[in-house]
Amino acid sequence: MAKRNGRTEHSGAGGETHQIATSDDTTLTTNQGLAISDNQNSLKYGARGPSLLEDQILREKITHFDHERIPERIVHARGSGAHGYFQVYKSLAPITRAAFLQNPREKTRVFVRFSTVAGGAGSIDTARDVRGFAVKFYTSEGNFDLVGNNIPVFFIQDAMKFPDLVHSVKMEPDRGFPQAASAHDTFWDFASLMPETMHMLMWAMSDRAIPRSYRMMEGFGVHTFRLVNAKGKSSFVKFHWRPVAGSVSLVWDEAVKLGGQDFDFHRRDLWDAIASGDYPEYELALQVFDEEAANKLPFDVLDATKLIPEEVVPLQVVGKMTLDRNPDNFFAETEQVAFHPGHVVPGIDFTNDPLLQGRLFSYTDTQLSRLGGANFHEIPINKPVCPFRNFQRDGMRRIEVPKGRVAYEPNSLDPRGPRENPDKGFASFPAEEEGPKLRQRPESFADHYSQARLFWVSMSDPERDHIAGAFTFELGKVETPAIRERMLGHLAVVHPELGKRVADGLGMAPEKLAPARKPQDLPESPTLSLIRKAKPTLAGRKLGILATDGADAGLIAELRKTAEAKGMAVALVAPKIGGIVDGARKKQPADMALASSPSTLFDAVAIVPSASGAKVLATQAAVQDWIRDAFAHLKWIAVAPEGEALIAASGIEPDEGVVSLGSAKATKAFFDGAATHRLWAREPKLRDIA
Ligand code: HDE
Repeated sequence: MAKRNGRTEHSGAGGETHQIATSDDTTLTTNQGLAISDNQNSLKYGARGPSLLEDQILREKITHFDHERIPERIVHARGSGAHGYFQVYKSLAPITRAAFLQNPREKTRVFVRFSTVAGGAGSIDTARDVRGFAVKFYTSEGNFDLVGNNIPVFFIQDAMKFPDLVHSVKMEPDRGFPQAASAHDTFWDFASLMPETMHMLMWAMSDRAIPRSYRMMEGFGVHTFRLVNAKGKSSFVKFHWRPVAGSVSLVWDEAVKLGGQDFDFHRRDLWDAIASGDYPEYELALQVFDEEAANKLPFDVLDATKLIPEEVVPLQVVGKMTLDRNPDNFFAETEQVAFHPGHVVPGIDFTNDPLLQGRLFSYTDTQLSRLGGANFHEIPINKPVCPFRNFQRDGMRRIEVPKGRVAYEPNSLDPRGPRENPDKGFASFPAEEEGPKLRQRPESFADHYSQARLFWVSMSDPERDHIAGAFTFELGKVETPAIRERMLGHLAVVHPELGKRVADGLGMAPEKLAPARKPQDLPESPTLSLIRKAKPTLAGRKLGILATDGADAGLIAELRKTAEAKGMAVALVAPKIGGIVDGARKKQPADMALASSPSTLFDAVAIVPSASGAKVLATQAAVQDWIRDAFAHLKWIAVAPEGEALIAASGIEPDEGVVSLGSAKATKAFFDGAATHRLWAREPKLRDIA
């Protein structure tokens, strides 16, 4: 072992490592502060002898390691977090007294966790699933958690059914599969016996359940909440998040492939965007309405399986959230963050939605087993930034050291101690309640099909194709014919066209079902469709440029410059990660190696090889797949003249979305097309649409 310039270098045999140590103040210690002289070898009786039980340093290290994992969340186990801030555009004083919604100059810190629902913590990001969209606002009046999803409705109406729903979608208990998938018997068995799931199933089978990115996903508070102003006046509110980068999705085949090609596709995308300074932004929008307006709606606002179309109660955009910092430590922050819909601040209150009411119990309860006791609010990521003090004491993992003799109230021994405060304090909205105590669903919750039909008729053609295709795929995986037939029966009630397409896709006839309440035809709501309301943009999207030695340097530079000017991230993909020597004999570093960078990682691709490079690549199946996949996933493809040979070798039939480069007009056509994200007109030619 030699010591040079503050570096300790271990070398030679015997399991020693090469490592770089620094000055004394960074000395490695045990958790008790004991300096460690050797972190490579356990204590033995002779160099080749047995290890000694005495080795307290080894035992401390291994014991800690053995307990590194905590129970994962029972739902939403797989998640990704980010820090940021929220700012309101103008004071919301007329509708709420919440302090963080008063001052447009004030920035409120937030921590956000996006998640999938069904899979375990190590499952893939791109599964067909609902996404969690949970935001913790660290306000001056305490933490407010908006614990929402990327879909505005939910599967069930009453908390009583939640454990059943989750058990049905999770891996089947005898066999332990499938992981992170709803395409199996138990889920569809449950769903087909619960007509209230129909509306949410439409969303879950739509493109909303395979988002392109957490950065491009809408968010919803789902339940109706209350806002209360300083005068005590209450309004009902539905919370919405709208991504500034727009909302786009993957196509199913791409999501499936990404499941193998990049397990962490969404997590990596969020991390990379923030690390590169391309901060994800979401506008907060509210639907505010009063009791009278609620009573005029053809459904109950306390029913979480229903939404209020924007065309009926418009959205007011009230503020913006910017995510500008990645977590410092995944476990300490993203894993230990504890959200709870019951974390509200004065000016925000609950309603009687029976799903929300159940959630108000569940979230603290789950943290007790997940985070090991009642003091999880002391973990830094969960701690309010405003002062907090009370007489709660002790318990597992207590970190605070409260001072003094008084741990009760009222008291006279500590006149400066904490006291209740009727002015500042949270006071529940005094809603009047009456009625018998019973277990019953109100009649106003009985229509399970009208909004499912509304969703279907509001979609664009490609979205309808995808929904029919997803039902056909999922029910095709169901082994029990009676479950498939029962589901087909429901789909025929939702909409005859949907029912027929899926029945044809499965080659089966539906069971005849008579719904308790026949669906009504509601006016279309185009804003439910991602495609109908999409605005062309390239901001936040990714361009992959496939290049080889000798590639046209000018063309690469032009593509890169144009893409970056439009807010795209650009990656040069080369046969070798060492990079290329371009046609101007300049070395260009590669961002990614071709073998490990399938075209699924990009929103649009450009193929810029040299003629000789193209000749080599044309013979390789992986390169043909790269191009075939980009084409099959409806992406815009730009091709340099030398790349045409690759297009021919891949066997695709070029259409308007395959743009031959060579003029400024062609470059513009490529970027204009790519801004629409997908060439939907290509899809019917490529797939057998159900
Ligand atoms: Fe949750 N949910 N949920 N949920 N939920 C959890 O809490 C629960 C529901 C949502 O990133 C758990 O800390 C019940 C609706 C998100 O940490 C648990 C019911 C919506 C997250 C729980 C619901 C959500 C959770 C698991 C029906 C959309 C992830 C771990 C009454 C509005 C938060 C945890 C994060 C997590 C219970 C229904 C959203 C077990 C009982 C509806 C985004 O407490």
